[in-house]
Amino acid sequence: MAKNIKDRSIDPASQEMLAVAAKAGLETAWDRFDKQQPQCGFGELGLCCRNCNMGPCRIDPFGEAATKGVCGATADIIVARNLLRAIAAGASAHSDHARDVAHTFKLMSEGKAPSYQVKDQAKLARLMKEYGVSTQVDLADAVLAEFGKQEGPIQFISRAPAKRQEIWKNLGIEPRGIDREIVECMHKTTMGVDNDHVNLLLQGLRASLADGWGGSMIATELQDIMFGTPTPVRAMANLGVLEADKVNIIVHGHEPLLSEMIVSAASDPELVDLAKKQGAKGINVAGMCCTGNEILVRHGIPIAGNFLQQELAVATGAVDAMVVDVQCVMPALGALAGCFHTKFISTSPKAKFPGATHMELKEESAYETAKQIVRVAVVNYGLRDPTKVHIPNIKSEAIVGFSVEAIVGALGGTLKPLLDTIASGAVRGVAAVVGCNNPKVKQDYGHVNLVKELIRNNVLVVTTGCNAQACAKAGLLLPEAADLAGDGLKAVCKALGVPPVLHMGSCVDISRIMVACAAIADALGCDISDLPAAAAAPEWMSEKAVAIGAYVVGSGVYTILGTIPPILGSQGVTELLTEGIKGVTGGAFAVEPDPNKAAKLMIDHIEAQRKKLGL
Ligand code: NFS
Ligand code: SF4
Repeated sequence: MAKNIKDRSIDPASQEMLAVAAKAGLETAWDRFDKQQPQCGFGELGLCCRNCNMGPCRIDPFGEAATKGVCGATADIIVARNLLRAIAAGASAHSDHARDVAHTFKLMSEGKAPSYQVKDQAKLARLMKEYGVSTQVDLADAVLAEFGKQEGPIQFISRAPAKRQEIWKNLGIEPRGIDREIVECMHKTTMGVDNDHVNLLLQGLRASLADGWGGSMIATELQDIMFGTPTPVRAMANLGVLEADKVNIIVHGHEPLLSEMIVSAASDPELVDLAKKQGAKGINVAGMCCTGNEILVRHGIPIAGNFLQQELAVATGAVDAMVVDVQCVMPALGALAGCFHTKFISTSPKAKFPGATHMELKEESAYETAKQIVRVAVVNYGLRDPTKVHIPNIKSEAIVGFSVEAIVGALGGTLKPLLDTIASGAVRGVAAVVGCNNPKVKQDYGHVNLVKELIRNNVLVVTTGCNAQACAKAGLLLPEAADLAGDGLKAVCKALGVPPVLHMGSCVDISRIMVACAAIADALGCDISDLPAAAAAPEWMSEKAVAIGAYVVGSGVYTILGTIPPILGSQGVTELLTEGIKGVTGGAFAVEPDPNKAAKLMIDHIEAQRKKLGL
């Protein structure tokens, strides 16, 4: 019996499934996390280096044994290099996702990817204008060229306020081509190249800006063009969205190129008929992690859960196929799926897994492959063992799909009403709460408590990623949740009929938050760093979150991390990121695991910003 299920998650569906898994002897990330204790102290502090084979080297944090690596690298150098590599990896993930989207967009524009169509003509026209091109194929080429651009900044940098662009220019960190910045991170961190922690961190900002204002923004924009710009839609969230009498397919990973196709294929009459012949009432598609967010915010497809629930979903015994592409997919899923009838299907040439069946999705024939995958799931339904099925009867309703366009729409066509409520003080400011789950934190505890405390203090919350799913499960994405908000925010939400927490999409959609920040700053005639705004990632785990944190701080936003980043072994890096950087980008990091204390830090920052703006 697993110990202390209530210490592992605040989500009742997770708690129920953790008990089921323990009883069945199934191992989860929480069990493996326990087996990893104590985790390596050098690693936790960022003090180990394996960048060359004179090492591995590690620095004694107490300064008694080795204070330098074999090459002479100090704690500052090693920590900064490790951090830069994490940023490069995170930026590469978002940006390689964007590349795939851009590539598919190009094939579609050439008539070679018939499964995909333009869904948002207006956004396409706006983007063509922004890039100064007159055809769709030219736009595809221009966007693809952003990845390998050798000189001069990428296009979307010009969406930032003029003052912000000036800061980046003066620091020499305007991002050039996305691939170039990531390669430069790898070059600089190889043995014997950049050994100045400040210079290393500046490159970290530059590469992360290539992600936030490049790769991630490209992914968001092209996905909106191909799959539609989100508008508010009602949907259900949590493991209870799985249905005992239907074929259940979970799409997990990140690129909607796959999940969109699975969603369409699942309503193909031929496959629905086949499901009925198998004795099922129909085909139920549910999302997980960020690809779940993509189809949630665009179509209201239910979400089965966030990152730490991927294994629990399989443990319900009711998943006929777990279909994945890239990122945040635990390699443990293969062995776990093997304990059930569940088919674990990988689809990306970039990501194969032990125990998975590989059915590769190619742009040219995506819909056909999606149909084959759905067919496998439907046939597999017949092999489901009803005695092993346990679906928690727990799900919550949510309103999702607040793209910047949708927010402006809800406000009557301009941001002015929002600015007025901020100016009047009814709404104190805006907080972005985002990021992963991590077994270091009781699942969703950091997310839900931080968000509740913020709205109680009249801070409007915007959310993406696994935080958005935590909020959905906790019922915070409903207009009724305004009852938990302070009087000012509550009145605004009631007047507009919107929730106090706005779900803006997946992690690449943090680019939407950047666009919103830029628009608000422009309207107020100030920089992003002047806004009454703050950000937090209470349960982050992924290198992608490191890249996001870097570009958000690089864009001027004060950002709280709820799990401790592996930098504390270096005084130089820690001081720079928490203090020194304030005078450089106007943003800074703070580390605060306690959600109530984190909320206080964010609120204090917002109030100080208001004072400076004379609000
Ligand atoms: Ni973001 Fe998505 Fe979740 Fe973290 Fe993973 S799903 S891209 S990285 S775990 S929020
Ligand atoms: Fe050790 Fe320096 Fe090699 Fe790193 S680069 S492993 S610190 S010798």
